[in-house]
Amino acid sequence: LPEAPSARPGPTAPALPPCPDSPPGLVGRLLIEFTSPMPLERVQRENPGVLLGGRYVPPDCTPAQTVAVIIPFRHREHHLRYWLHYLHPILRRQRLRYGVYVINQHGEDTFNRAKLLNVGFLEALKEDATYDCFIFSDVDLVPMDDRNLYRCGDQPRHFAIAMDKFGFRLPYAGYFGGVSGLSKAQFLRINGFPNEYWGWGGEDDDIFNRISLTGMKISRPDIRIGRYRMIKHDRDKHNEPNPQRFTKIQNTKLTMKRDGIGSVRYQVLEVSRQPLFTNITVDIGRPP
Ligand code: UDH
Repeated sequence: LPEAPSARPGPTAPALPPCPDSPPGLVGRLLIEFTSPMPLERVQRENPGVLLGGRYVPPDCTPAQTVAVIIPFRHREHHLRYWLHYLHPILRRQRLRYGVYVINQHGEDTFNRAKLLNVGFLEALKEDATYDCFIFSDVDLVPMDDRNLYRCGDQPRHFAIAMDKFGFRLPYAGYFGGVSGLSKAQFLRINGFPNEYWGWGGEDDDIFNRISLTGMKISRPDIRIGRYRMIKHDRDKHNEPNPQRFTKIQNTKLTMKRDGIGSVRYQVLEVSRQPLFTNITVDIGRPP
């Protein structure tokens, strides 16, 4: 008589091989457009493999990193639906283990992108202490090529180097805006991002300064691969250009030690796990 299956220890799942450096299923250049409406139900239907809270684990290999994608957010639901529609399939093809965090600024005080990104770093780690790579992405930027791999390397990475709105070129050599990525160690080495840039502009240049001042160098993809489409929009309310930005970026060396991830103060009002992302609504205060 065959031995009863329960008599033996259960079969252990075979360990999956490491994910390849160049994922095999990439398609290259993508057609990106923002004309047809994008209902959230459709995006959910298209992404059955994505787990609650916007988490994903490749079924066939073990990734080297765990990636938290952090999106600064307020009143851009329409952009978020396009972002989720395009990015989930791309990140899946890239064989990433990842989670998507939308950091939603509560209230109508002046917007503060970099402070929201600091909150995202801390809150993602509270959820999953194994995150070791952080991709910071504006909600209105979609890559036009899936070979632009959303992972971290031995230097901070700038992904959005060729946006349509800048004629598919870097607007200036030290530009670090739009979509960037730092490992946990790189992020901590620069004391995270500044909390004191209220309103539009300058915070990305401050981050660039922090990276240079700590002796790191920006890594970028090939200009033909780092192409992006931006969803066209008017300037948001309560995110006017910050007139202090020009003087502030002169002083990064003095401010970066006291202003950063070590000094960020905020209050989480709600964490809600949606089918395609985790929403974290946060009170980050207002400019002094
Ligand atoms: N963001 C929001 N809500 C806001 C402001 C900003 O979600 O109210 C986030 C969002 O992720 C956005 C990012 O912050 O992608 C950067 O803000 P932005 O898109 O306003 O910055 P950008 O430089 O545009 O892309 C500036 C205004 C351009 C007006 C052009 C009019 N033709």
